[in-house]
This record gives sequence, structure tokens and C-alpha cells, in this order.
Amino acid sequence: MGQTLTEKLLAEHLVEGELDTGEEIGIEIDQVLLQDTTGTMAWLQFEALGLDEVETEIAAQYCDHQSYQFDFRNTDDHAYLKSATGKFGAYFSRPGNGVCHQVHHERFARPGQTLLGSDSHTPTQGGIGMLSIGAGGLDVASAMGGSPYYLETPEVVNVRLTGDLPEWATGKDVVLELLRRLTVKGGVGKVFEYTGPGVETLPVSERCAIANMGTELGATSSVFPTDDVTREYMEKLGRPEDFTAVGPDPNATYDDRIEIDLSTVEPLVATPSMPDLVVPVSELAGEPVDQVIVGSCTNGAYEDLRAFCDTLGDEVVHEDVHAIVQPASKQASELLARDGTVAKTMAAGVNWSEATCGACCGVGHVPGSDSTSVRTFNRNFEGRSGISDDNVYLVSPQVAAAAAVEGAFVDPRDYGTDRGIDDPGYPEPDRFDGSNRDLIAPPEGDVELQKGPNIGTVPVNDELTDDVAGDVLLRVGDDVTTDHIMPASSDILMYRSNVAKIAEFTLTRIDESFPERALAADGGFVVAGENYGQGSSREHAALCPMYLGVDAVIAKSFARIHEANLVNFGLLPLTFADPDDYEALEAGNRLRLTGLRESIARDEDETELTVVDETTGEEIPVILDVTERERKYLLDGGRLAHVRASQ
Ligand code: MIC
Ligand code: SF4
Repeated sequence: MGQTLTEKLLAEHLVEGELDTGEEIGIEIDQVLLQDTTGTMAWLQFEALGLDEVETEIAAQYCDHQSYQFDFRNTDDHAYLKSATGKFGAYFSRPGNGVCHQVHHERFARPGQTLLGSDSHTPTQGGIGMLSIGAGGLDVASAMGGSPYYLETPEVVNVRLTGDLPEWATGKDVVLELLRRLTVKGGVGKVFEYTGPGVETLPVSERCAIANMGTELGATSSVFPTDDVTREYMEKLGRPEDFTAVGPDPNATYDDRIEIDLSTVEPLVATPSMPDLVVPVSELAGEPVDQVIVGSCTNGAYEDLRAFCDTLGDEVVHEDVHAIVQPASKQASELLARDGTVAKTMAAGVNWSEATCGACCGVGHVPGSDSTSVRTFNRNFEGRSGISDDNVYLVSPQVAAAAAVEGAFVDPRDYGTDRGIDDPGYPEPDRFDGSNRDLIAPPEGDVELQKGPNIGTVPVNDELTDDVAGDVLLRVGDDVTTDHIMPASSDILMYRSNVAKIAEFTLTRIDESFPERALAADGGFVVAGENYGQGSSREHAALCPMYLGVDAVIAKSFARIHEANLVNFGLLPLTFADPDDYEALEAGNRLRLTGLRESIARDEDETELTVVDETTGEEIPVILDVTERERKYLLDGGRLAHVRASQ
């Protein structure tokens, strides 16, 4: 039987287990990527695990989320990261050099290899034939120290592309079309593998935009085969020797199949406030726009910025619009500065920022109240932009440019016809030959760790007790994101290395009193609907509830990375045996679980536990679906506690 590309990549890196869908495997990791807001905790855990040297072929630490350094704490975090990379053997990318995924793509990504990153959009490198997966910082730190990365063997879904994109349609629209069809839960437990004659019509930048937003589908990863398009692209990157041909066997069998005829894709928009609320841009035509931002790890590459600038043509930004370009790499802006594009668009009213995540995670350019912001980003979760009742729309660079000129949504096809502007296509430079000065290789000799006063230690949970009792501290609905659990705006990001402080913000987007109540209660439960913890890989969304004393989350279902993070910090991720029981567990009810240690120590695929609701007298069956390895972590109080207990 033929193998899928995903199976081949997994098989080549398999060090534990067997490739059976749903079964846990351990894979070897070739490259690791970290960003600043998850990286500090990852390196602190690297230290706490007693590791002293990076074992992967490449590890690279980027300073991208807090690159503006609003506070000395951000700058201290960067100094710690630089010292840790120097001491343990990783590359250090200075603040302003760009977003981890884009810079990693330009400098290191290699087809056929595995990449683990402490950021949920790590799968971006699937666009270049790399098996890349996002994870919590502790898992990334462990992999960096040479441990396998553990995951459930995913289902592999074949997305077969035929045809050719029509004018003004882009890779962004392809993935928005998938989100429209499948929703933000559609990819959980799956890898999306792209094949078919449509693949070769897509340049690498478009493939990466699609792979990037596979994360919004909840997918474990997304992957494209490599071909002559990839080969030529890697030559332009100046790394032709890193090219390898990878692809599925012609007779590969998949768990599921989706067809997309690219010729039917049209310019689309994700409307507030979920990436799957997708409509054609033509439906919004005429709606006024206040802010336009181009950038992020989805559409901040040279090709995206160039497409935005070419769509502007000789037009100028509408006087009611604030238009910002936020490049995903300094190289992209350097190349565009070199050929005069930056100067030309500055004169047309565009504001160029340093290369950063910036507004994408609510750092800077917060929209005004009751205003409309149009962004080329990947997420528009409510409040993520920094204002709670925001109206953020997600679009391609072409749609963004047309809106910036028009001052309102406009179908780029009409915009092009009316103003005599041609579809820019996906313009690549002859060579990606910007300076590499901001990427620093690990120095020879010993480096001393530098820890500012805000850099705390990693809290470690106590071992699991046999009985756990507490109140339902909070009940939340479906699709609660990690941005709800632990927001990422600049006032909060500066505390990512200080758990005691950042814990004060836990779940405050939903209930301001949560941290205080949880701490006072010293134990308790969070009850949730479907897909709890979707979005980011930030382990603070598990670490902080643990710090506040939360024992378990009972949900209808979990997002993959968040569930793994809960286990890593010793919180029980329980699912309702009957989702209708969600209604019974009201906030304030007193719950009890007994005989936990014996039940969890059992070697079985799923353990059924009974939650006794002492307020109503009801007994609610719940499921703990974890692996043998995870059971050990849970018993000891999490992964770090387990490593300590085993030493
Ligand atoms: C995001 O896009 O939400 C982030 C900020 O990049 C996060 C990481 C973080 O919380 O630091 C992610 O996607 O993992
Ligand atoms: Fe940065 Fe936004 Fe990408 Fe997250 S999604 S890595 S915040 S650019």
C-alpha cells in the first residue's frame, strides 16, 4: 500500500510506537523554533529539566511578539533569551528581525525534516514540505534536549487541488474557503496534505499562507509536496542544497478527501469574530473601513507586501483610513526599501512598521471603539486586537490594498477594472538576498545567564491526590480560545516570565473575579463546551490555572495543544461522556472525584470517572483519554514533576 507524505515523514522520524491512527508515537525532531513570549518559559524549563545543551540540528529563538519592548521586562526577557541561546547552543534573532515563522522559513526550513515550535503557527513550513508542528514550551524544551516529541498518529486528509486560481484570488482565499466549509474544529487530530495538479500553480508563499492557517482549522499540521516551484524558490533563498524532493506515493490512501477546484475560488473575508465566519468580499462591498494592516506570519512575506503595494499602484490611501505595513521579516522590507517601493508607498500614505507580530497579538495599533479593522492576519478572536468589542476582518493583501484606497470594502476585481490596475500575481524577487546581520549564531565559550528581576521560576504542581473536590469556578461556552484564558496584549505579555504575576489575568476576559476566587478556593473546576483552548500554544493558559489551584477542566472537547499543556502541568482534561451533561454542571456547584490515583494508574485507552455533583446529588460520567506516558505525568503532578520524581 502506498504511503502519504505525512506517513513517510512520520515513519522516517519514528522512534517510538507504531503508525496507527489515534495511537501515540514519538518522533525525532530535527529543528526547533521558539518565540519570545513562549521562549522564556521554555528555556526556564530547559534549565529546570537539568538540560545543558541543544541536541537538535538547529534551534532558533526569535524576538517577535514583544519586539517594541514597551517595558524593561520585555527587554530583560530578550537579554535572558540571548544569554540562554548563547549558553545552550541556539541561534538568536534580534527584536525587529521578524516573525519566527517567516525568518525561520527564509533561513532554515528544509523539506523532509521535522520542526517543533513553541507557537501554534509552526505548521507554516508545511508549505515547503517540512513536517512542522506547534507545541507547548515544555514539550519544545524537552525536544530541544533530545527527547522525542509525542503525538497521536493523526488522520491524514487529502486536499486535492485542481485548476488554477482566477485573477485576484489567493492562497488566503483557498484556506478561508476551507474554514468556511470545515469550521475552526474541522481539523482537530488531522494533517491536511495537499496534492493534485493545482499545487504546481501555487507559489511557495501561497502554500505557506494555506499551511499557516491550517492552525485555524485546528489541524495538527498541513503539508505540501515539493516540486520545481520549491526548488527554484530555495535557489532564490540562496539555499539550493537544502532542497529535497518529497511527496506521497501515487497510490497513497488517505483517511478522507476534499476537492478544491481553484478556478472557483473567489476573494473572501473572515468576518468578526472567528476565522470561519467567511463570506465573499462582494457581500461587504461599500462597508466603510477605518484601519488596514498588512503583515503577520500568514501574509507578511515579501510576496504579500509586494502584492499589497502593487495593488495600490499609483493610488493613495483614502483619507479616512490608517494603513500600516507590518512586515514579517526585516529582509522583506529591506528588499522593498532597496527598490524604492517603501518610499513610494510611504508617499501614498502607508505607514511602515518594524518587522514584528505587533497588532496581530494586540500589541499596538489597537482599533478605535466601534471601528472596522481589515487585516491580513490569521485570527480575529474577539478582543485579541486589544479592544473587547472589536470588528476585525481577515483578508488577502490584495483585498486589504483595495480597501485602503477605497475607504471601504470593495471586490478587488471591480477595483482593478475601475482603476485600471492589474492583478499583481505573487511577485517574487530575483533573490532573497537581504542582510542576515540580526541572526546571531551561538558563540564559542561559556556564556552567563542573564536574568532580570521579573524573571521567575517555573512552578511545579504537587502530585495528584486520590480525592479532588471543589466548586465549578467558571462555566464557559464553545470555542473558548487561549486569548480568552490568557490574553496576549502588551500590558500582560511583559509578565510571561513571571507566573505569579501573569496568573492575575487568568480568564479575566470572561470573568474578572476568576483569579481571586480560584486562589481563595484552593482547588476547583472549569467547565467548558466544545474545542476548549483553541488558538495559541501558550502554556500559560494551563500553567496559570494550575498556579491558581484549578484541578481539572471538564469540557465537551479540547483543542490539541491545550490538552497536552493541561497534562504537562498536571491538570486533568476530562470530557463529558454525554455532552448534554454540560447543562447540569452549573457555576458554583460543588464537585468531587474519588479514587483517582488507582483509576489513572490503570493501563487502558480511556478511563471513565464519575464526577459527583454534591450540590444536586447527580453523578456525571466523564472520560479521561490520555496515554500511558501522560498517566505518569498526571500522577506525579505534570511532566516536570514527573522528570524530577524519576531522577
Ligand atoms: C498567537 O498568535 O496567538 C501567538 C501569540 O503567536 C501564540 C503564542 C503565544 O501565546 O505566545 C501562538 O499562536 O501560539
Ligand atoms: Fe505572531 Fe500573529 Fe503569527 Fe502569532 S499569529 S506568530 S502573533 S504574527
